[in-house]
Amino acid sequence: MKKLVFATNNQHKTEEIRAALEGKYEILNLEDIGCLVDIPETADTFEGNATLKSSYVVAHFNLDCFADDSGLEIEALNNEPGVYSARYSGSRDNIENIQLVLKKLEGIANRKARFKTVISLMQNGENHIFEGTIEGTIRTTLSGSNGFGYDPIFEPDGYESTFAEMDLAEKNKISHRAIALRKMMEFLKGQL
Ligand code: ITT
Repeated sequence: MKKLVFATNNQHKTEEIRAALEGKYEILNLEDIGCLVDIPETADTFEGNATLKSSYVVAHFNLDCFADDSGLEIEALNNEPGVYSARYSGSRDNIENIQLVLKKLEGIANRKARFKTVISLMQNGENHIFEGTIEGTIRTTLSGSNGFGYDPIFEPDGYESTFAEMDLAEKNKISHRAIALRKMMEFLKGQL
């Protein structure tokens, strides 16, 4: 099976992508290739950060690699937390980040939000970009224990459950990452 590096330290994301690409690609994450540094994500766009990560692996390990940068954009908060989603409250603690979002949205009627993913696939020195978004709303309380990050407060449009109430397979079919990933898969299949 073809090897492809997924430049992430996030085990949840690795499992999601492995499930989606099962039988097609062997997915190695940063730990699997022995890349122990915290690759700087200093850009102010998802595309910039995804490209920083994928290029780092190509430069240091010479393997085909893709990286994603994702986050939550909340309309009433000028698209915050955006690229700062992982550390919005100053820590990586999911619950603290969620509490901050809920506090900032207190008394605000517009609960519209979207998850966005941008993937950078570095292949033979070329950068290919794929995007995925899913629209939804921010609940006023947490619900469900599956998934990670802001899943307990995000309800995708057309559903009555949060991402954290869905099982992984269901989330995987509709998520921002799944949409971006499907676009990358189409591209990769076109090369076979
Ligand atoms: P890597 O940079 O190592 O890949 P990360 O946790 O920083 O891991 P992202 O940059 O993709 O992952 O996402 C940034 C944050 O956005 C993430 O920590 C979550 O708080 C949030 N997020 C992204 N995708 C999410 C999802 O599917 N469900 C809930 N929250 C998500």
